[in-house]
Amino acid sequence: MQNSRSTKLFQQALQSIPGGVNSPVRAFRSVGSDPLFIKKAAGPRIYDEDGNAFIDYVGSWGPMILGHCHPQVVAAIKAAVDNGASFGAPTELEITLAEMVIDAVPSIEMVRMVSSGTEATMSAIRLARGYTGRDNILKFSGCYHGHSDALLVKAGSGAATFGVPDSPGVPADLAKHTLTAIYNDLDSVRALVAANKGSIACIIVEPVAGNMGTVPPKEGFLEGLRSICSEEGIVLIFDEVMSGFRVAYGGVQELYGVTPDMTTLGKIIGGGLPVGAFGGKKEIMSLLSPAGGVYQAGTLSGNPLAMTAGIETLKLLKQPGFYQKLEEKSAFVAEGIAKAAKDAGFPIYSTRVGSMFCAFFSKDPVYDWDSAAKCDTKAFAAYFKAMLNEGIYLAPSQFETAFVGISHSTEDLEQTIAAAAKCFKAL
Ligand code: KE4
Repeated sequence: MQNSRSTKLFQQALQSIPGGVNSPVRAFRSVGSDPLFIKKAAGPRIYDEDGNAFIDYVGSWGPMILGHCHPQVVAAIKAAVDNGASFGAPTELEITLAEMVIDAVPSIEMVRMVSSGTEATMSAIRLARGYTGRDNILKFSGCYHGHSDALLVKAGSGAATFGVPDSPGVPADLAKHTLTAIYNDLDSVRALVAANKGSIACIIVEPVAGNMGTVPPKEGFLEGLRSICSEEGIVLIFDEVMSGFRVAYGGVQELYGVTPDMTTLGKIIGGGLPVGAFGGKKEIMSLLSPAGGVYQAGTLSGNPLAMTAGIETLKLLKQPGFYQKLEEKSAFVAEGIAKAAKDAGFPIYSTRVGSMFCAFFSKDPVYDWDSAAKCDTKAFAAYFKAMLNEGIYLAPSQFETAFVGISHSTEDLEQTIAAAAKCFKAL
C-alpha cells in the first residue's frame, strides 16, 4: 500500500501539532506505525491522501452509525449553515433535539447540550457533587470518560482506596477524591463504598465498556450498581457517550432494563459534529445554572449545525427495523471474524453488544481491565497492519471497539471476514 503522502503530511504535522495529531489514539502509536491522513469518506468507506480506500470500522469512534456523508444529514447541515453557524443564543433546534433525547431515553427528564463527551461527564460529576454535597466519586479501571482531571485517575496502590493521578498535571489532592473499582466486580464496589461511607457523590460507569475493548456487563452487575446507589444515596451515572443510540435507540439502559439517575451522551447525537449531552431526573438537573447554583456553560453548546446533524441522524435511527438490520450485520461480521480466527487456529476472545464488537487477542475470557491487559498487543498490532493492507480500517488499538454502520453492505462484511481469515493465517 502506497502511503507516501500520509507519511509526508505526518512529518509536517509533527512540526505544528503535538504528536502530529489532535487526539492521541489517532497517532497509531500502540500499533507501531504512522497514521494515515484521511481525505474524504462516503458510506462505509474512508479514503486516505494517497487514494487508498478502506472499509471503516472506526466510524469517527462511534458517531457514523449511518455511514459517512448520509445524503439526508449532509443536505440538512448545508441548509442550516446558510442560516448561520452559531448565534450564542437559544434556538428551536436545541428544543427539538432535547425532546428527541428525552423521548428516546425515559430516565432523562431534562438534558443540557455541550460540545464533547468530556464536557458531558465532567459536568455530570459536578452536578452529582452539587446535588449530594459529597466530594468523592467512583469509577472503574478500564473505563474512559474523557480527559477531565477527576477522571484521569487510577486506583491507589495496595489497600489505599484513594486515587492517584494517571497523568502528569492532575493534582494528587484532586485525584484522591476518585475511587477506582474493578469492572464487573460488585464486591470491589461494596468495599470502596463501605470504606468511604456517605462521602461518594456518584458512580460513573460505561454500562457496556468500550474503552478497554468491548466488555459487556456480567449478569447482575448493572442491577447491583443500581441497588448500591439507591441504598447509599449515590447518583448512578451511565456514561453512554459511546453506547447511547448505538446498541439501541434507548441505549444500554433500554437493552438491560436498568435505570440510572443521570446519563451522558455524545458522538451519535451530533451526527459527526461536535456534541455532548448530560441529562437525568428533573430534581437533579434543575440544580444546574441558571436554574440552580451548579455552574456549567459553553460558547458552542447546542450549536445549530450540530443540533441539525443530530436531529437528522436520530430521525433515521428511529425508522422501524433500523436496529434489527444493524444487529444482523453486526452478528454476521463479528461471528465471521471469530470463526476465521478459530479456523486459523488463532486464539481470540470475541465480544459484541449490538454494533460494538471486539476481537481480544487472548485465549481467556475478558471481563475487566486486568484480563484485557493480558492480551497479546504485539499480535494485535500485526493483525491491525495486515488488515489495513487488505483495505480494512480497524481501531489502532486492542483496547478500542469496532463499530458496524448501517451502510456496511453484505459484500463489505464478507470482504472483511475474508481479509481476517487471510490475516489470522499469516500471524
Ligand atoms: P470526547 O471528549 O472524546 O467527545 O468523549 C469522551 C468519552 C467519554 N465517554 C466515553 C464512554 C467515551 O468513549 C469517550 C471518548 N471515546 C474515545 C474512543 N475510545 C474517543 C476517541 C479519542 O479519544 O480520540
